[in-house]
Amino acid sequence: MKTQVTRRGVIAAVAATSLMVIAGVAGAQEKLKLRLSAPSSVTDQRAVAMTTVFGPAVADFATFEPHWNAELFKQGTELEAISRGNLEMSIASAQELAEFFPEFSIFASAYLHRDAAHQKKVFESDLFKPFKKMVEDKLGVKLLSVMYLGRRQLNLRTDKKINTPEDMAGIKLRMPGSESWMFMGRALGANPTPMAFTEVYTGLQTGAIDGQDNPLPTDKDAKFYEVTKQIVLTSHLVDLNYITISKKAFDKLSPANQAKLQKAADDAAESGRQKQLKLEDELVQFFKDKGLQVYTPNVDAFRSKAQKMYLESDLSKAWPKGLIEKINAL
Ligand code: KDO
Repeated sequence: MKTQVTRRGVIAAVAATSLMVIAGVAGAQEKLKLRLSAPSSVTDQRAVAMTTVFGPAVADFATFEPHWNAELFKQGTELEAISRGNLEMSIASAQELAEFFPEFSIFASAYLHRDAAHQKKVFESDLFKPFKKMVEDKLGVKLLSVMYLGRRQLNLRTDKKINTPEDMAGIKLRMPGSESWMFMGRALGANPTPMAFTEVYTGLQTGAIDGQDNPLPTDKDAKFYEVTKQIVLTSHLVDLNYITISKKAFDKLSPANQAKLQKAADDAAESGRQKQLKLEDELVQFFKDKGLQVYTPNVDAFRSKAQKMYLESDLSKAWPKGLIEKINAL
């Protein structure tokens, strides 16, 4: 596959240059430029947290320059941009990391994390350390903190009520374009169609797709409720994004400023998490008021089909032995 060859190339290039690079420490007055690119809108709580919490906390030694709505880099190309030295920060998904490291698809699989607290526990546990190290060593990218995106729910422009994955047969469900996302679409019983986040509103409006999945705060933020009729509360993925930074940029900071930057990322993640959780609680009524049907299907039917499909898939062959059990035990 073309992308994989390219991505392996990136890993090889990083490994080679890291042998030659002697990181310089930024001079006393010289501020480190930190450009972040993400597809999120400006009003997304992760964007709000990065702008109002992270940016000010690093302002003494860094210039934080966020670019939202995928204005700088297309969704899914940010990690490669960081790796090649063209970007310093992103909010990356486990699905994007799985394009480089297939074992990451475990963190992108349906019904794995139980909730926001479990997701944070997994990220901070010893079992996640080798994953962080692998990304740092092979891609030159540091995973600073885990951001809670929310529980992904089905959001459809069709009328037919959905109770089980069988009811999703033939539904053109938009998924972000990578293998682990497409697999999730199939595990939900749908016919997945890849599409960038910034094109989804128009896709729903024109009928190019029958639906999409995202957490409730994102559905509100992107105004998907204007062009859809129902939200099916499958909660199939407790979704996350990692706050990432170029290792080369991070290494230019003094240890004291590295610690400040780490704290800034953790504080931003915590602030975003609390706001997303609160919004998820409030938004069911918001969508009902907008005229959408919002209901809970047979979640056990969705969970058992998805878990079975994942365990029987090629994706799970890359998962370290016993890791699922360890994650479940946390
Ligand atoms: C999406 O494309 O549906 C998604 O929710 C995937 C996430 O990983 C994340 O990239 C997110 O979009 C963007 O940040 C936009 O909210």
